Amino acid sequence: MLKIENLIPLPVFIAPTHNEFRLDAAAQIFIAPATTDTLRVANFLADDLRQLTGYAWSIVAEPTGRSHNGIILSLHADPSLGDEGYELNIASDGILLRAAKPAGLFYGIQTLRQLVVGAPETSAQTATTWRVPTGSIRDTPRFVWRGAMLDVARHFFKVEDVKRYIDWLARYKLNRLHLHLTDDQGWRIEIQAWPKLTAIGGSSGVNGKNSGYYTQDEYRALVQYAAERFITLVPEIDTPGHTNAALASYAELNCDGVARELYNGIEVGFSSLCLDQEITYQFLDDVIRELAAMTPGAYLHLGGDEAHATDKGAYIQFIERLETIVRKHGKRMVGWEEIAQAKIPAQTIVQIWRGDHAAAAAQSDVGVILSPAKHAYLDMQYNEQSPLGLHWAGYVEVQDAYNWEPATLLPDIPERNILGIEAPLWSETLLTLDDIAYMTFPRLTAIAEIGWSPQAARNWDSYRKRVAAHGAQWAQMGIPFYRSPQIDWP
Ligand code: TNX
Repeated sequence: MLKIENLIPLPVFIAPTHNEFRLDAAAQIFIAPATTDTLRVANFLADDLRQLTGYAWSIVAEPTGRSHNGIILSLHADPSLGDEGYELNIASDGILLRAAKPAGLFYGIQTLRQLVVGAPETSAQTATTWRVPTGSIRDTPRFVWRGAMLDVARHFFKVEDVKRYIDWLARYKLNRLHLHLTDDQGWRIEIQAWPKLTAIGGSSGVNGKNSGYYTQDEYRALVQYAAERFITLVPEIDTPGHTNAALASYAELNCDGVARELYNGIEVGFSSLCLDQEITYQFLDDVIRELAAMTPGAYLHLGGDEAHATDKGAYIQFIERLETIVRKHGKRMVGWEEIAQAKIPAQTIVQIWRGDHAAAAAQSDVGVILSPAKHAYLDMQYNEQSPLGLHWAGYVEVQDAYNWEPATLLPDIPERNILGIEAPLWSETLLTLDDIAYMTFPRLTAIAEIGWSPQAARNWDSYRKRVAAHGAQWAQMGIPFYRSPQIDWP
């Protein structure tokens, strides 16, 4: 079993009591009160534990008095736990998990789940009893936006792969999955008003590999799967650059009326929508309307990065007009930091990746998401020998991913403007879920801890020790993680 001190992300308060609770086939899950919300979370726990242990626990309403041999999930809790906090008390005769909101119960379950899964020494206990170390935890997140981004445009990843990625995010209490759905190399989401986007634009990928797209039904299934894990999908349609796949699909989107060739390379910054033609805005209105209809979440990401083939003045006007379209369809626009050059209203969200436009974002007083490439880019190589990844922002070893503090990263951006952090994974060099896993672990867990745990409680020495314990869990889960020389793996 994982020691209670080895949790990732580190909880705000932990008091170990050095005993153990034994789970066995007769254990039950109690819900208080019994509502669709608590039942949903209880079902998630039951399914998860069934997969792990083979036990099929029953879910029982409203325990009266002290229950024996069970786990109580209760929404009768201190309201100061907020939307996502929880309190977990593991005693030798029962487990009590309390939260003010269902998301808090879900995160408490993730904590419990880490403690039940065994390090290798538990292989001996697989027969009949699973143990959990005892103690008390009280835990609330630091930031509201704890995200990861997956680029499904350069290489496409199927629904099942994205579901596995969502599983991993949920484990570490991340709550946003930003999907980079379109780029020069591919258009990955069905838009009914513009069917050639996927018929043509979905047929390519880097080096001609991993083409494809999601139908709207498949996309809705992903939204649902993520929502069951308290993760909000944030879809991105990159504009006005990174649009070659659209420009190859429809000749009329090009200023010269000539369709572009499909693109299989990995250069950036050469394509642009035609900003002085009305059809471009009709196109965007259709895309945004359909995307908004598939998106229960509040956010639509419209890119805005690296528009090197777009005139600067025209770019600024374009972003301002685009924001009004997103707002008309009831959503908040998110964009890469370049959009801060435009006049953007306070509800817009700016995602910083280099920091060049941090001052402009501060000037607009908008919420920001920090994705500093030198720390948070999961597609950067770990070192010169890394078989996958790029290195334009440098090499990002595990310590680089872990050792940074959002509040002091950029002098222009005060903590009150920071909604949170996000780790992007661009897929120019990635073809399989194993490739994704190798780049993700153990760096995404570092980002997850920065997003959740108080700065004062965390430090690299502690993280590297805890990660070593998680390596055994990843191995059990079949995740081919990077065995960084910075960690003393068991
Ligand atoms: C920069 S980060 C990009 C992407 C590339 C990535 C590769 C950003 C907003 N744009 O188009 O995929 O570098 O690391």
